[in-house]
Amino acid sequence: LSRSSISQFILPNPYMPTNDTPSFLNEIPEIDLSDPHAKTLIVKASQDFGFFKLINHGISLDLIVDLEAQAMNFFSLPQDHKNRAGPPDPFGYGSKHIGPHGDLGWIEYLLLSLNPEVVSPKTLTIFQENPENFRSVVEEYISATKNLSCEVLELMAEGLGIEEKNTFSKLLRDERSDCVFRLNYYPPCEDIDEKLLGFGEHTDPQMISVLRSNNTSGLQICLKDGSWVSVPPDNTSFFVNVGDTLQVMTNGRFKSVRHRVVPDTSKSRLSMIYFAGTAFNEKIKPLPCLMTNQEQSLYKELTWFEFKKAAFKHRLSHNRISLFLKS
Ligand code: GA4
Repeated sequence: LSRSSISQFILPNPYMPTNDTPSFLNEIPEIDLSDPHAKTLIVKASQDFGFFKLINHGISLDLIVDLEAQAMNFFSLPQDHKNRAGPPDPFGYGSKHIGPHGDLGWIEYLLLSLNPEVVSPKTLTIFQENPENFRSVVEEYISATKNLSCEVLELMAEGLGIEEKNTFSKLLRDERSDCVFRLNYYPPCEDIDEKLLGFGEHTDPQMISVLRSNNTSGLQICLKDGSWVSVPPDNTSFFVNVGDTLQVMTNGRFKSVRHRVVPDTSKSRLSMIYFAGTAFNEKIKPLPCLMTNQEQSLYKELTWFEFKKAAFKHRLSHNRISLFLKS
């Protein structure tokens, strides 16, 4: 991606063109998982952007294409059929409403809890009422993205010089890890006056999120200087977001990236996201092995359960990291 080609993706505001010259933009880091330097590059990208693209990820394109077809099939079902798996509890089928505080988006979604300790009757409905192979493709895809997430988390630990490379990945491997899977369908939005984002700006609360989308653009990330840039879509790659949990565990070295989705005027966008979280009882705090001599912890300690509960009390755009700040 050259600098000139990326200028078309710089959007200070999704709907309001301004005369401001956009600030200098670096390319979105691309990490080749077969590159021996991947761990160093992942750490740099997590510090500079909290975001990177993964290529040579090893996940079969057939599996990805299968899931996309199954998902498109679900979203094209009659509304009353889809409604049987909703409204979200917060899991299940949702449309326009995101979270419990009135956030709206130009979106339909399926949200699945992967935590065995969380009971969600709506999640069961999704699979009971739809073809058996929907479930098997979703399960296979989730298991592949969980392995990929562990690989990324191990490279992060190695790149940070942490002796035990499974420091982060073991939290995800924990059988009670609280993970979420989300299928998002963004219908085209012809009426730009709608001024409704597909998904409003937010950071992800978990450790990392692994996203794949079809070839429709829409995802934007916020750079450190506050400017927004569009991420050129690539349906064969994955994109990784650093979440709030990893920002805290690295005492602020890694940045949880603010991101949002703008609907396309003519094409629908489909994305699938695996959110890698820890178990509820896990204490989220900076890793002692990362702290240099004089370094103070920037954050107070909360369990993932406490943080998640507090996070759900606020709107989507809330700066959730502030919940961790020492008073
Ligand atoms: C953002 C990341 C994930 O999509 C999600 C979202 C969740 C939801 O859709 O129910 C939340 C949001 C997300 C954080 C704050 C709360 C909860 C919507 C919302 C307003 C599934 C998650 O884990 O946190």
